[in-house]
Amino acid sequence: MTTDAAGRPAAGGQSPATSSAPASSAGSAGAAPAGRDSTLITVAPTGAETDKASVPALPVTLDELVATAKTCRAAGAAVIHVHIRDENARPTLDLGRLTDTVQALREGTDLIVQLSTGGAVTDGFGARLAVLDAGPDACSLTCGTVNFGDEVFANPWPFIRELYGRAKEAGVVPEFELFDMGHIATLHRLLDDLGMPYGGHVHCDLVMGVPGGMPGTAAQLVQAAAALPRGATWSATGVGRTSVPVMFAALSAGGHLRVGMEDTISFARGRPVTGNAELVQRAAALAGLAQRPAMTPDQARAMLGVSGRE
Ligand code: KMH
Ligand code: ZN
Repeated sequence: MTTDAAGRPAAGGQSPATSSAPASSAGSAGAAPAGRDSTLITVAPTGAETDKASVPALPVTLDELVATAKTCRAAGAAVIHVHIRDENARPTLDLGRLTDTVQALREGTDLIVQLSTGGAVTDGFGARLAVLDAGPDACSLTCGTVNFGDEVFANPWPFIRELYGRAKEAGVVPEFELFDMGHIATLHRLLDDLGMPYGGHVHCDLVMGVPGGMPGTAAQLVQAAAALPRGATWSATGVGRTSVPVMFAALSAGGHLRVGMEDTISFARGRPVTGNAELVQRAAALAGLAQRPAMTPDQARAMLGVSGRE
């Protein structure tokens, strides 16, 4: 691994991590990343863990998902991170359903469609790789195994490498999901080994507050952001009760935001979320207060290196 003048690791042995952005220090203090005057808001509306029976507002059908996508777009989202469910509202990676979902979201919105390759903890590696065949704009790519509550979310190195290579071949822009500091080391290793991703830009999501991963604190966020490859942009996600503090920390450190019912089903203590749009609205309001208003999907495409729609 190469390092910059300050001893910080650089992506892929080159400087900077993006081919288009100017050289900058790592993603925290002093960085001048793309999108510093506006905020990328990603909505993660469904996830694989929450049970529809206990949370009726969770979007699980295709119609519910498209309706949610439209209201979240109107509220300020630019990217949708998608997990889908089957006819019994159970998580699935069925390729036909995924393909239909990508198409329906494209017809109904101009959001960047990012499919989850994480799926549920029970999903096999083959099915997770095959997600790319549904033709999304972007995909999640988790950079390491992590304890996930009582379960294990498995992401061994050979799988990470394979997924990264296939995403590059397929023209799908990865978002690097980082649940722990060791995942950041693996991201550097990946870029060193295989070079820059499709789109020429590195964008990460710090997933914080998962039991087993890094805590959702401001101090942890600053440490993680500082360790990212130079030129990378990053969002942060605070799971559960860390959602709001992580949003404040991310905005003040120059980061972007991911919110949604995948990560939080309480809007405030004792007050369940009524729908994803109110989480996006709150994120957009905070971004506005931080004088970095929500960016549009086209602005997000330019920042992330996602191709435009024909
Ligand atoms: N559902 C988690 C086990 C991703 O979407 O890439 C994994 C997850 C990460 O949600
Ligand atoms: Zn996910």
